[in-house]
Amino acid sequence: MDFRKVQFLLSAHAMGQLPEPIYPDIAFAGRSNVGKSSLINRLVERTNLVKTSSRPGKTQSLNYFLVDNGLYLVDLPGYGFAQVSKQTRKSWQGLISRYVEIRSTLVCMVVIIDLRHELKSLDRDLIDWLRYLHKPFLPVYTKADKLSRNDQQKNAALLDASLTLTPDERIIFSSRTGQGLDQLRTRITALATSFQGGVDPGGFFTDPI
Ligand SMILES: Nc1nc2c(ncn2[C@@H]2O[C@H](COP(=O)(O)OP(=O)(O)O)[C@@H](O)[C@H]2O)c(=O)[nH]1
Ligand SMILES: [Mg+2]
Repeated sequence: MDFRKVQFLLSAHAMGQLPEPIYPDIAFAGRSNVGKSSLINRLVERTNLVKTSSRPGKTQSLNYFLVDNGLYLVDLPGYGFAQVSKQTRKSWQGLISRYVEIRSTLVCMVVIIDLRHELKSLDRDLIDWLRYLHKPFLPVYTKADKLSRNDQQKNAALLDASLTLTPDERIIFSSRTGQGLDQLRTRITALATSFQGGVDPGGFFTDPI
């Protein structure tokens, strides 16, 4: 899968605006300012495909990107920004929960977490909820470059313990250095490939006429 073959598709503000579910969705979620846009940009090797912002909590839509005619990357609005109104928080929850519950082609939610800090309750809530729904998710611990290799391991072990994860279930990442990038691409490519394997492209034509 060539992640550099990427194009912006659309911004959806309601479920009715989502693109046809012909490719798998990989969605990206995380607290505002955690480094979600930077991670997506790094993944597709663009500097500003997704705008990195000093004004967190701004995006309130699902932003779809098409990768290599085989995969949708879905940039979800960031959560947990203290200054947004209750109403905005509610609409985040409404749109995201409908999306996660209804979108059958969502093959994985990448949950981006800051490796430097203890687990925040909103991150825990999100992961508990994904587990409850049996939705596959991939935690990515980012901003690893801000820590020594030792502290990376130490903090990752603490987050693993908080989330009851084993090291192979998550990725330590840095948008700045590219640490963990190959791992992330490999995981996403595998998910996209298994989705294609699950669809029978010749299904309509297998019966001889
Ligand atoms: N050192 C470091 N800074 C990062 C990393 N990822 C993001 N940042 C910085 O964190 C801030 C927020 O990043 P952004 O991608 O806009 O976060 P978003 O709100 O989650 O989309 C920006 O100043 C980024 O430059 C990283 O891996 N390492
Ligand atoms: Mg962003």
